[in-house]
Amino acid sequence: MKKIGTNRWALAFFALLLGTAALYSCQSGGPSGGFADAASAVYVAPGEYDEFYAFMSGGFSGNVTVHGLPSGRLLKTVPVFSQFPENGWGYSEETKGMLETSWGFIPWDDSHHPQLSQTDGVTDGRWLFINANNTPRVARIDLTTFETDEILEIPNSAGNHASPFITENTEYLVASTRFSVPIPQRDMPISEYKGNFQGTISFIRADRPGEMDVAFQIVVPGYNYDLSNAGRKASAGWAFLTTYNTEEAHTLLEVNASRHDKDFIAAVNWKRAEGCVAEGAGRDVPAEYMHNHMGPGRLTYSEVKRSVRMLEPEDCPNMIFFLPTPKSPHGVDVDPSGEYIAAGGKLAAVIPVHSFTKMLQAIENQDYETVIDGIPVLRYEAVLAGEVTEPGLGPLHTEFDDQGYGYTSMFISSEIVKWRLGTWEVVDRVPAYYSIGHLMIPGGDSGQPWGKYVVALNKITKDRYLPTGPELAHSAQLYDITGDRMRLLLDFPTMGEPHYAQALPAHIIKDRQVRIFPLEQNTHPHATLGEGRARVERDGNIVRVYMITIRTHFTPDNIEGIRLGDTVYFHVTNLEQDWDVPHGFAMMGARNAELLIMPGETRTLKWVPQRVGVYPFYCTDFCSALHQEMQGYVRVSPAGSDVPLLYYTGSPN
Ligand code: RUQ
Ligand code: CUA
Repeated sequence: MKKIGTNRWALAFFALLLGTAALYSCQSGGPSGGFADAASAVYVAPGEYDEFYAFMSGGFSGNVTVHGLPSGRLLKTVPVFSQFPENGWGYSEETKGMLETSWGFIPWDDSHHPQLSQTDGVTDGRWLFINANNTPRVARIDLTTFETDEILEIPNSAGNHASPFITENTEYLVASTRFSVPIPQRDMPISEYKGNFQGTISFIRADRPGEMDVAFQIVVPGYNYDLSNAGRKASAGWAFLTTYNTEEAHTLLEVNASRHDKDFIAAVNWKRAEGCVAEGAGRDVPAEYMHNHMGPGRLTYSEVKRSVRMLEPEDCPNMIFFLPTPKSPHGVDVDPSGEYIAAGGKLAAVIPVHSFTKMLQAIENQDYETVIDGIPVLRYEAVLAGEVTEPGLGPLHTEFDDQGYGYTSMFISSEIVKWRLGTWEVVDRVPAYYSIGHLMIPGGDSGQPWGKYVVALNKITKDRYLPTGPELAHSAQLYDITGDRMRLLLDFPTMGEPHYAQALPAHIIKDRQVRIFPLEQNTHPHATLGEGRARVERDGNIVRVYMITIRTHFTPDNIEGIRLGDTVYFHVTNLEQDWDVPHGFAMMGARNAELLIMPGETRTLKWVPQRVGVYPFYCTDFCSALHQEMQGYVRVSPAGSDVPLLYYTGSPN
């Protein structure tokens, strides 16, 4: 009881500090000298391009937004786990399947951590990956189209938060469960959590588009697994994950999961795990999970997977170790050399940094404090490289520049703290408005940071923008890090909650963009590859409209002979072969979103007519001078009517 009391006081104290820090920030915020040249530092003249693409997680919007840096301008929303009526993602027949899971169709998720693909530890601009936290999944976005083209569900996970962190050649996405659960799932009392609930760390094959799969899962104790980072260079072949709730509490975690002075960083030798699996270690366990990908014809192909390879620590000795780390750590970040592993202890007074070299030595010497469920716990002092002392309050995440500095976000004291690798001294600090969560330096979690800027991804907005009712725009801030002192340049709003972000120099991807889909490669089974082939076909109650669109008409435009009780599929092919000429398609009364059809693409809207009458459809994207002329009608007759099927293809047929 006494212990609980102490912890409650500690929490109250931190809450008070948070309030104080916020107050302090308010007073010191606002425009001051030096902002005039800040304006020119972020100014991108009309017609000019930004230097970096930044990819922000959309948080509870389930999507990704793309911004230019340094301007902060919003360039695009890439729908991933959430339906997106703006372009019909998850509404069109071709894309609905991308949101299928073993639970059925799920139109939403909560996305936290975008990750760019890497080659030799350098961001290479092929793909962006991101996690779904709520119904565990990971997605691949193709950076030639800025479209999601693959989603894999993760079995035996619950709260896919420590995800998806990439290994230095994109071999794997490392994904771990935030919530431990009964594995396999079963009916049992929650009070029996301790010792019965378990976690998993998944290694997801990521380097072959269309073939994402869980290569293996490691079963770990029933802690919460929070963040992850893969090793690089010196530590290539390893992955690091933070844990909290090593108390294995199942209720009142704010108190009960804050008792231990130290929790752990789990260090996984995935090269070794891979070797063990290749030699047949572990067992294939039944599990149902879905794999969806955009394949030929730009259709979703879905497959239900039925088993997963699971490894217990005993199946593969020396595969996993625990590094004691104060206190309820959140982020874990490996520096560009791969030698240093920095943790962010939410409730810790220091930033502990572990040494990979010392860790290997401690393993070699079997310098263990204890062993938990087959996992050796190394001695803290034996693995510690150093501690950044008095960094501020509530360290969460660290990014690195190319000059040997770490930059850590301090949630409670609401600031970014810059410190030197090796000497651990704090060299600069700057306030963030307010309560910074993640931060991001382009390439700052890779073997090659591009530097130049750090972006603060803030949790609380308060007074930074014109107020917009109870919910305010989420807030990112851009700082210049080229000098000795960090310098705030710009506030810019983001969509949903921008947990984490990634950025890369624009030149890596800007000239690789797909501009059209060549019609001769359109293998969609319901494509209409020429205006003369436009038609309407009835098969019982199913009516298929093989429609084309091109500036500035639809063919067919007028359709008669549709009856109540029919299901109509509008298969619309955009015959344009010019960049930036999508056409839209919207049908009055359709309980669906519009379609936005890219040049050369076929997309399908399903419509079940509900009322007798004559109803229009039209193009929603102002595509040309005669855009407003892009329309047509559908006549809906009563069920059983004998109005013949009739459609107009230029001259009435
Ligand atoms: S989290 S504020 Cu969802 Cu990445 Cu750290
Ligand atoms: Cu096509 Cu407007």
